[in-house]
Amino acid sequence: MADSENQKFCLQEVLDSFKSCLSPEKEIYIEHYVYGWRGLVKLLNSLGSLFGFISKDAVSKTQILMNFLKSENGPHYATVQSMVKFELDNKLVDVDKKGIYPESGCRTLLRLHRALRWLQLFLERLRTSKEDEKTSVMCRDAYNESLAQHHPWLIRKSAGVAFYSLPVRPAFFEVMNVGTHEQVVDVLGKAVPLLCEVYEITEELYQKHNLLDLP
Ligand code: 1PX
Repeated sequence: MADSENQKFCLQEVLDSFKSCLSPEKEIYIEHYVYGWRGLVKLLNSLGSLFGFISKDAVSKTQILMNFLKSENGPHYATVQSMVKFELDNKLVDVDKKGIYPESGCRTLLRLHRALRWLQLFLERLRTSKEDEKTSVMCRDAYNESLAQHHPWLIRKSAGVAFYSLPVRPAFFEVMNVGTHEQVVDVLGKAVPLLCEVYEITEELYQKHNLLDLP
């Protein structure tokens, strides 16, 4: 695992990465999108072994995208928009069922895109929660409203078990590493609309090209 994934999590850093991933023309730079996820993986890695299978999947998906970026076709993977155009123009995406491109950039990014919706919902709950509210419930509700519908039973069960082991809200706020609880709420207030914007841009693009159900 890369060194950066073993370092301490900082919510502000994640926010900065997702901020940097938006170009003035509202294109999404894949490199910064991946850095955002890698920042989040640092937090997952600090939560204990029950989250290991989630972290492994997130790392694997970010690695697939980084490999495309570093390949000879790298320039085509600079933004989500250029990746979609390149892979569709060159028929590099399995559109209806898994075939010869089970790890296309489009389907890999779609998995992270769906997870971004979960993150948005979870952070909004966290931001508006009261001191004694349970992070496990906030996480579970956000998951059930988003990612769960794309996961088979076994993954849903394993995720549910992991959620029970989440730290309580005050401890979770400490892990964010951005100062007082008021400061955490303040950073969350900036993070949620930003994640929402990145999510909406991707959703619209994928919808336009009929890519929202890639196998
Ligand atoms: C400031 C607080 C931030 C909390 C950060 C937590 C970062 C979480 C990163 C989660 C990334 C999950 C990516 C999942 C992508 C996915 O849906 N993959 C599935 C489908 O992929 P496939 O290639 O088979 O089509 C894959 O089967 C999933 C496997 C792992 C289980 C994913 C469960 C996700 C649960 C939501 C994350 C909960 C983390 C809670 C921490 C607070």
